[in-house]
Amino acid sequence: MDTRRKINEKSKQEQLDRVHPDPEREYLTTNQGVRVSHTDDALKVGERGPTLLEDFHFREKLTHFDHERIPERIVHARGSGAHGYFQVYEPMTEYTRAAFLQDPKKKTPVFVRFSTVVGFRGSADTVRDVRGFAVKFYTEEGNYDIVGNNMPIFFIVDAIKFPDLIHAIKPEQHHQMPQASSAHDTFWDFAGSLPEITHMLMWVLSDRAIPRSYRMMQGFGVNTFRFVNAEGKARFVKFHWRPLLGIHSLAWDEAQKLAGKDPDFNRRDLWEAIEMGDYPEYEFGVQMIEEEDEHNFDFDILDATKIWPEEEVAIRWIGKMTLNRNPDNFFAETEQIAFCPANVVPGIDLSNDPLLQGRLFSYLDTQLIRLGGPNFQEIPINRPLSPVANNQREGYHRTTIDQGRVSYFPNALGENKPRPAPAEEGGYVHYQEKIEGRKIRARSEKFNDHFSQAKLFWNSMSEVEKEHIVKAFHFELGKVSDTGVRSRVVDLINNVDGDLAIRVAQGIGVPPPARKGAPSGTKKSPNLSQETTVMDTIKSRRVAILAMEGYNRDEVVQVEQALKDAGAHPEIVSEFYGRVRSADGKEMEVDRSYATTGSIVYDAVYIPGGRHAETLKNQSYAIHFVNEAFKHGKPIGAIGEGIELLKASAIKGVAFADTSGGEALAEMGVVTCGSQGSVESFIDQFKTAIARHRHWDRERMEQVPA
Ligand code: HDD
Repeated sequence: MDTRRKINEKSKQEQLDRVHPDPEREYLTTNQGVRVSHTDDALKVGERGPTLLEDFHFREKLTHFDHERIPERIVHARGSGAHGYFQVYEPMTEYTRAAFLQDPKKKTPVFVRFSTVVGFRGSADTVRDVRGFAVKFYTEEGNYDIVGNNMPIFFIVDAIKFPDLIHAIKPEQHHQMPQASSAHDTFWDFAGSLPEITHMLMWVLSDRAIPRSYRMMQGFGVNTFRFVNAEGKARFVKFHWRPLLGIHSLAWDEAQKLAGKDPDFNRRDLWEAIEMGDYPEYEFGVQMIEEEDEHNFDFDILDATKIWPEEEVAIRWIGKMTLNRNPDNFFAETEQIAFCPANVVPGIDLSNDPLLQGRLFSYLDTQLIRLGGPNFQEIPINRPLSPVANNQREGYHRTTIDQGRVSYFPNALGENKPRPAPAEEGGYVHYQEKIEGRKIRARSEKFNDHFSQAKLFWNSMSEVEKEHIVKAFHFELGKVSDTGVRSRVVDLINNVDGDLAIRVAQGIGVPPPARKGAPSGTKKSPNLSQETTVMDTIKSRRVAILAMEGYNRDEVVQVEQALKDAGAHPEIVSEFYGRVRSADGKEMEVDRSYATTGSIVYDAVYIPGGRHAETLKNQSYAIHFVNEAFKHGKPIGAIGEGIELLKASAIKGVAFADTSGGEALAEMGVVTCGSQGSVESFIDQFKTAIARHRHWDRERMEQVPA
């Protein structure tokens, strides 16, 4: 008989609701529940005299405040979370006995935390960095965590090097600079001396490191795990998440500006998307390798610095995760959630991947200090939905009131309960892998091919993506003061591709390698490039509509409605908040004023027709808005007189069509509609341009300053 508790999409929320504060919140009280009559002045001797120690309300309030902070995570300190649910597409019984992967009707609650790795808790979202993608499934068999990243590989092979990596990449120990950045001497000093890092360097310097949104990036379990079915047959697996909106990135210049203008850019995007009903969705995929094929690849399948190329091991998309609710309280949920790769359920097992093996220790260990003791799993967000029953007792912050006198096993006084469950009753049985060996500090020879997959990645990039990588090297190494360190990195990437090394050397003032490295070859894995991603939707994209007094209202209403119908979010941007009057004397509410926004927070811009263009084309703000959007490859649409603003901007070398023609422009994502053109066809072209996300070729037009 299946004695497991039934779980549905709402189960976790119902559990959390039980710890919400008392709804009777009329009066302020102390922590003892005593009503407080006055909280503006401390208790004193006379109106101008000293404060009294006996003021228990004052002391309690201050003491609690003094202790509000807990240590931030040593890595991944900056993060944002959301609730949701997971559904499998079809029973995975053949491969795993995990209960949450059996029934397509079942919705398993999840909590996801996205993060940057290097920055402190208050650092900017849009820095160049790996993004964490950690998912906790609250299954009926216990909590299952996939603690992944948005890149499928890692910097190092063995967990023993993790403290070195993090010490090198965090702000330097003497002056604690720079914040949230790998662009400094110690990281590149470490990297230049560590060939196994090369493949990851290619990923971190690619556009993957500056995602447009947490909703538009992939996730990967990175390490190798196992699926085990009810018969005990095991297969090696790697886990993937792919966003339904496609994988899209920011421009580097834009990312840096956003870090100042809106340091919460990705956090805000996630929050607002969920509030607006644009629920982020990700498909869940697995790659599986049969045990007998373990050694049939030219990489070691336990090496976390390697991908399993899709061409060799296909990804099977087996389910979908939807994030549909923001947390009630950041600290209680997003900050206190504790993930651990060792949190597995029956049907999912570990592997000997040496990075994973170290992680299995580190996460539990770190929570003990971060969350203040061994009872952190009692914190509501960490509580499983399945019952917890064992003989672990006491410790700081214990909230469970264990009853009876028995806290050991075996026992007769308590009918031998709780007792171990056999596998048929859901007991976790470790996969019985046969191991033989000597105790040695060493790794298998196969781990030492550090360059083949770095070459594969480089080769799979489009020309624009390659250029972004080269420029990222120029930035990162340009911030390194030691020229010896710069040169060592150039020598390292010379192993990937000789031309890459020369192009990088050129930008950072060091000589090219003494002997040019071999070309990277021709082998490609097309899906490593973001060019192959989803580009047929404008859902949830933000479009700025620049409008001053005298815009053509009917046209704006038509375009705005068409964009909304396709799921985008147009906003009226004008000089001031309030209402802005159209040519026919009607008014529209302004969503953002020039002072509070900029092109960098939008995906596209549209300049309507009307006599307001006379004003716009003389406004430096509007001109800069268009220049910057152009430079960042964003779709730009202009109708009628609105085209005048484009002509007043620095977009030179682009001929403006007066008619509906304009195909050449449209190809560059600049969509215009002259006096003869039709607004309908403008809308179609503009939508296609927005769906493309960015028109990166435009970045090369150096005559546009921004
Ligand atoms: Fe880690 C946090 C992902 C290697 C040690 N890690 C952490 C988080 C993510 C990852 C997403 C944040 C979880 C959250 O939102 O709370 N880490 C990874 C991935 C890795 C990886 C995908 C490579 C496969 N990590 C790794 C190694 C070690 C750690 C090799 C140590 C041996 N990671 C930690 C940690 C953290 C952590 C110190 C900090 C906060 C926490 O665990 O809860 O224990």
